[in-house]
Amino acid sequence: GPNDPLRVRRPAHLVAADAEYVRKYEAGVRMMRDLDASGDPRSFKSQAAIHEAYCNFHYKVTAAASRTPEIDFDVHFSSIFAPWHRMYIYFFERIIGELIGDSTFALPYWNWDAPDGMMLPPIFNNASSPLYDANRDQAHVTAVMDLNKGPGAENDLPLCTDDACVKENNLSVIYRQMAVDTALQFHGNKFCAGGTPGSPGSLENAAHTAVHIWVGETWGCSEPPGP
Ligand SMILES: [Cu+2]
Repeated sequence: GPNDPLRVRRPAHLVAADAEYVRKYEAGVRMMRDLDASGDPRSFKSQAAIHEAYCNFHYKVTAAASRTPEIDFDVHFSSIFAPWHRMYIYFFERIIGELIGDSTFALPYWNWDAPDGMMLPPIFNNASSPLYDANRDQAHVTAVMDLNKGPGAENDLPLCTDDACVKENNLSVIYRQMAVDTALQFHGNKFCAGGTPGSPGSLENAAHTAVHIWVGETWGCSEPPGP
């Protein structure tokens, strides 16, 4: 409710030092995984299915009045990206808070824009934790990440042979995605029924998509888009 304390999200590589917090986070995710996968909308599977529903071109939209051709409805590749994912994470966080009985619970965030956060946060690489996923690229789970792997990869950054250089390049990628000239360039184009599909903004297209690729997904969903 409006009188509850503010939930404060902290960098995931720093919460590792807070054993009580990690215990609560793991307990909440374990409870989500243990809920009835198809019968309880709060279950980890159900929540994953919500993202899938709006990610792999399951829905089409058309402007009925003008009978324009159908286009895929997707919460990526347009300015819908930021508000939709913000909503999605908000409810994911609320579900955990409810399950563990702590209305102040806040998810951690991956602080990949700071040099110390430029690898998979170690709390996600503990095989006995519910935060673990064996499908992640095992060559990357303890390595400094390369944020210049997204569709908008920059081709003028130095080729690196050491981690310090990779981190410098990552800071350049982050700077360029943040320091764009217009809101459209940052958030992406508007998505309109009857129009052409939107195009992604720098927020989505640079470091964010690079992280998906780094962790082991070519796309942000379980499947690449169909033909
Ligand atoms: Cu997504």
